[in-house]
Amino acid sequence: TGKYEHILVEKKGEKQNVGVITLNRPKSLNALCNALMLDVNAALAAFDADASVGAIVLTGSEKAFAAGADIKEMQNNDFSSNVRNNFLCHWSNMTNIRKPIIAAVNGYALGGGCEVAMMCDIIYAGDKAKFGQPEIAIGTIPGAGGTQRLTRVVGKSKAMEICLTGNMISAQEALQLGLVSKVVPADKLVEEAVKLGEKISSHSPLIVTLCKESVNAAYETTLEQGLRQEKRLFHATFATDDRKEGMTAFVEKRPPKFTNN
Ligand code: CO8
Repeated sequence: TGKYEHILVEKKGEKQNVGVITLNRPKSLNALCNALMLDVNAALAAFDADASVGAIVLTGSEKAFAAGADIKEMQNNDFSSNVRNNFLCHWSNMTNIRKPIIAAVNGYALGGGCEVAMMCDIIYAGDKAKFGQPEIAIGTIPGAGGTQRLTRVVGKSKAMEICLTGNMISAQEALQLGLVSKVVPADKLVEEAVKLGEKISSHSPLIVTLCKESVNAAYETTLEQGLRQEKRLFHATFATDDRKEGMTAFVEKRPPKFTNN
């Protein structure tokens, strides 16, 4: 934890197998400055490489998951400097993390905050959470998936409405739209997300990786390509010890002991 400036990092769960990253820049509602996103990506990579961790929870405070990219930091950028520096291109590094990432969103998830949540694999929301893409109100547009991932999840009409008005939607509406998979009381949110992480961590990490990869194919490719990839990955699980162990344990009516092989 000591090496990070803007985040807190710990392991939670009965077996300490869920990595938890807490955005911690309270004075600016966790505005995602460059240094914060470098911290997040470094911590995600460290958990991805840590064999004792099976899933990762990314959360903020009760007031804000994150109120967007840091407007003060980018206020004086111009087009050519953005291109020269590939401004904020490293944000999407988090989509290369192979372990499941659960976003636990309380309070504001706006602009880049909503986009970071959507780069995670599962979103749980506290009952007071608010999602939105308000970039339009400050003269720009979403730059990290807000017009793309959101549209794939909620469809064109709703995504247009959210991006063109800048209006926020509630946790309940986000649930109804399929943007989040569960809404829980705000003070129980992280606990619930950790429980979900523990459940995922109880399975074979190897197979979890393949499963995440396969679901992502649905998101990133055509149906035909996705189905072909799924079938191959399914076939490939039969080359693993954990597949053998899982089916043997079922037949022998005992819990499986996965070895990540
Ligand atoms: N950037 C910088 N500082 C912020 C931000 C932000 N996004 N959001 C809030 N803050 C700061 C405020 O300036 C304020 O600081 P100070 O006390 O020094 O004035 C402090 O946080 C508290 O904020 P408020 O006083 O405004 O708190 P309220 O409770 O009154 O309001 C809101 C909360 C509604 C969340 C309000 O702060 C707000 O509207 N924030 C801006 C939301 C926004 O427009 N977000 C989109 C930013 S643009 C973006 O995300 C583009 C993404 C592109 C990503 C590209 C990646 C590749």
